[in-house]
Amino acid sequence: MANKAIVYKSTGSWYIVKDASGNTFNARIKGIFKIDDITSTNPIAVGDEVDFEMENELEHTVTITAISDRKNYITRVSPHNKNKKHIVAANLDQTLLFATLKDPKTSQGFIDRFLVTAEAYHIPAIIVFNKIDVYRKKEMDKLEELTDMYETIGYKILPMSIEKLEGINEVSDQLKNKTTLMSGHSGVGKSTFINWLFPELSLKTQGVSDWSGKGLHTTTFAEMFDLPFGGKVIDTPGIRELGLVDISRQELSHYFPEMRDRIQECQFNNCLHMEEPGCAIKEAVQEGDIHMDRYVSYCTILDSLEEKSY
Ligand SMILES: Nc1nc2c(ncn2[C@@H]2O[C@H](COP(=O)(O)OP(=O)(O)O)[C@@H](O)[C@H]2O)c(=O)[nH]1
Ligand SMILES: [Mg+2]
Ligand SMILES: [Zn+2]
Repeated sequence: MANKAIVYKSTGSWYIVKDASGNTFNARIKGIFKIDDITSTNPIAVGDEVDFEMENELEHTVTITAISDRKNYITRVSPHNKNKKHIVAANLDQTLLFATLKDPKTSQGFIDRFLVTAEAYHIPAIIVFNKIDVYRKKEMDKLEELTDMYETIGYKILPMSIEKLEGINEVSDQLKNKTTLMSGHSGVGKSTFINWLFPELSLKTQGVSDWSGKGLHTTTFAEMFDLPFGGKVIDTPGIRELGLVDISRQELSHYFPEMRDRIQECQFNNCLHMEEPGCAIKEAVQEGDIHMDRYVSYCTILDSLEEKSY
């Protein structure tokens, strides 16, 4: 029987894997892997389950000989080649989207685009609004409005301040016995949260002057950590946005849960919910049953998707 391990870190040519007994090894690939029929620039990603053979027991090096089927995976556009995909992580149970309404402000457009991606990959998303300690009335009102809007559609929203240790246990409770991908713009507190979960880790956090972007071009890799209370988290430093790959204009509304339920009621079965008559989606927007801001996000994303030629 083959030795099995999970990939915890990928640095390009070498991987760090851990077997069921908790032994870690430096691993590399032998041969060529073609997986899931996707052209990717990295054949194996964090979260992958692999078979391995011992290469050098003393040096803790092993050879990866096979990769198990993935439950799911997320990709982004390859940093090296725009036409290829880069697998960010595999076998996820959920993703925690970190957002902030101040310092910096996460736009609703970004959140909605992210949620569409998560829906398309069949990965449940939870949204954490961090840094509530710096919110003033304006941001608190917005938080309430967004919470109401997203909870109505079925997303879980958790307010948090790592700084003031508010709401932080409620967030960490969500991670128990699950594999969770940490997502969100840089500067929203992902590393700070991971450092709170694992005090011994001391991940580098970014100073407030850094999150505007400039000067942060260090090459970074996704990494997975075992939670002391059961479960795993994956940090993806440097990954700003997931790729909205392979979503057709026709299927976009299926990834808006509040639209998905109503699409059958549109007069035309290829309705894009724009100018078509008898559109149940537009009617629901007018009735206030679908939030106008979500519909605006839908239109913006639709606009950005290229018409597929058949
Ligand atoms: N005021 C406040 N600042 C926070 C909070 N959480 C994180 N920060 C700060 O936000 C900055 C960016 O945090 P970091 O963890 O590096 O963000 P990341 O890019 O998402 O990993 C750092 O200066 C943190 O100290 C919070 O709850 N409140
Ligand atoms: Mg970070
Ligand atoms: Zn319609």
